[in-house]
Formats: sequence, structure tokens, C-alpha cells
Amino acid sequence: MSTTTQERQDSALAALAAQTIELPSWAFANSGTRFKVFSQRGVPRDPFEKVADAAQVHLHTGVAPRVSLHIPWDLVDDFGKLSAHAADLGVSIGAINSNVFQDDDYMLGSLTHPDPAVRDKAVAQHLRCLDVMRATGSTDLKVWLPDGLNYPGQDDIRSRQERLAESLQRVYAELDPEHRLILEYKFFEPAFYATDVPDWGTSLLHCLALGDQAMVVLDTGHHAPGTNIEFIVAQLLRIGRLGAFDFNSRFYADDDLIVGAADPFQLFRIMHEIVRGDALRPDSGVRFMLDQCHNVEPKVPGQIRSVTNVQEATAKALLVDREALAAAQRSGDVLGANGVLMDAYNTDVRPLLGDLRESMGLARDPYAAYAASGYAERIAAERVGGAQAGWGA
Ligand code: PSV
Ligand code: MN
Repeated sequence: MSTTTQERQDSALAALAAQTIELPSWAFANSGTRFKVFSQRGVPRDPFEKVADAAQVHLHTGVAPRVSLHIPWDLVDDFGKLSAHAADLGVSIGAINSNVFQDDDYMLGSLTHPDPAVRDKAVAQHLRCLDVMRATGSTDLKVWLPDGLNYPGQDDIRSRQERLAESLQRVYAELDPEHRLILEYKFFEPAFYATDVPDWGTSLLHCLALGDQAMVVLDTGHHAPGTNIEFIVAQLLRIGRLGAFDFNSRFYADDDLIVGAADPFQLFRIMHEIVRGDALRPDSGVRFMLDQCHNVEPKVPGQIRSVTNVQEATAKALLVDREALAAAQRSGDVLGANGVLMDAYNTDVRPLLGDLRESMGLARDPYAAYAASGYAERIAAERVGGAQAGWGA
């Protein structure tokens, strides 16, 4: 028997109330391209101010209670103090990203570097991140490597895979039982000829070799144009190895634009596979994280827009009439099945999300609530002097 629209809306509201979206600390810092990093008034000068800005996004959306850190960008003397600061503001520390892409030693690679001394250094950097996790209560070590080759013959492709497996194993061996190592892939950039973890298959192979605590991270901007990302989502869910998303959107390469800005339909199709795979549950092991840079737009509102875009795609996916879809699929009704999906996609879910926020004691429109709060003007006036945090600084 088919569910009614009302029943689907009620269960969508319950699922949306339980969904959480993790914010990247670096989204609040100055950012740009290799041509220019622009500075904006009020941008944080340290990780404490980044966490404070992230807490604003949570305050107005109610669904963004964690902030990921990037090490060494977010190194502080006392991580206990940073965690306590986060807790005071109603948020907590999420994934710890290990940065092995901004040190001269890593020009020819980090965990795959031909020189064992550089590999040792890169392993040590990851172990330092595990210490940050212990000090902050974080459970996810997120690994993205810039490693790769610009020219055929520059290094031996296969030896690099062996070195990668061995280095990852050295890091994995140091995980605590509650920790996960989540391995992100990206098809190109900064390497242009061959990347050492270029795709989900390579990431998955390394995760399978490592063990149950290793999972794949899918960054939506890290695929060749035309790639069917929801297929990858379905496949990784099937095998229980989808650890997290880095959500963003792209028109050309790894643009790191607001998620859902370039292709909201793709985001809906991804969330449809998530709902289909019962992976929206908070205990499913799949973390919904953002990885974005707001180069030309204000940062806190940019993050609010990102969160609401993920919520809209999720809400639409939750409204799919699953029984009708299954029936159409069983009977080979191609247009009927497609129509069921499109009906959900074409639903205006903004009133439903307004209801959700009201039920959580929040304003119906978080974007307007933030604008009216005066926070942007306050930080612009208060954060004067000192060095603004920036991507790469
Ligand atoms: C690499 O392009 C990446 O997606 C990784 O997640 C990095 O940690 C992040 O971007 C840096 O912005
Ligand atoms: Mn990413």
C-alpha cells in the first residue's frame, strides 16, 4: 500500500530533524584561487574565531553542530581549550584533516614520496592529527593527499602504490578503537598526469587492505565531468565503505562552490541513493561534511546557504513515493518511475523546512535571521588588527 503525502512529510520531518551537516573551519577564512586570495572584513584571525563563526551557522540552522579542523592551519597550543570553547558555543570538533600539501618537502609527494625520510615526516604529521583527535574527542582522521606525477616516467606508478599502502598502514596501526581513517580521492590537481589516489576504486582498495576502520570520502567536486556520482554512492553504500561526503559544487574542475549551486538535481540524486540505502540515520557512519571556499561571497551566509541546500535536496529525496517508484520499476513503467522521482524533485520543500525550523524553536529563514542578528557587523567592527586566517596561511 502506498504512503500518503502527509505520512511522507511527517517521516521526512523526523529524518530531517536528526540529520547533521559538518562545517569546514577553512570556509570561514579568506580564500581565493591561485590568482588571488581576497580578504573580507570580519574574517577570523584564529581557530577560536573560526569556531565562533561556525557556531553561528548552527545557531540559525540547528543542524550543523560540528566543525572540521585542518592541521596545521588550525593548530593551537591547547586543543582542550578549543574544544571547551566549541562546547560553550553549542558545537563540537569534527573530522581532523591532515594537511600534507603546503610544505616544500612534499613537492614530489608525501605518503608516496620516494625518499623514506619524507614519508616518515608525512606519517608523523598524520600521527600528530591523531593526537589532536584525542585532545578534541574527534573520531575521524581525514586523509587527502596531493601526491601524484606531472610527467610520464617521473616516478614509478606501481612503487608509489606500494609506498602508499605501507605508509597508510603505519598510520592505521596507531588508530584508537573508536577512530576511523577516511581516505579522500581526487582525479587531478595538483598533479596533472597521474594522481596516487585518483578515484573511489583506488581509495576503496586501500581501505579494504587497511581494515574495518578505513572508509572512503567522496568529495563531489573530485570527478571527471559527466561522472555518475550517485552510482558511486550506491556502490560504496552496498559494500559499507562510504565514510563521508565533502559536499561542494563545480562547473569545471574542483571549484569548491556552494553545494547545490551548480547542479541541485545531482545533489538530489545523491541524496536519493542515501535515503534508498538507509544511510541518513545518524548512526549510519556516513558523515555529511562541507568542503567549500567562499571566495567572492560572505562566508557565514555562504555556509548557511550550503546547509539549507543540503537540507532541500534531502527533503526532496525523503518525499519520493518509494512504493510507487518500486511498483513502476517492477512493471517496467519507465516514464512512470522517472515521473515519481521528478515529482519529488519538483516539490517546493521550503515550507516544510520552515516548519522543521519552527518545530526546533528557530526562525523559518536562517539566512534572514542571521542577517538581522547584527553578527556580521559586530565581527567586522571587532576583528580589527592581527592577521586574518587564509587558505594556505
Ligand atoms: C582537496 O582538493 C580537498 O578537497 C581536500 O579535502 C582538502 O583537505 C581540501 O580540499 C582543502 O580545501
Ligand atoms: Mn575535499
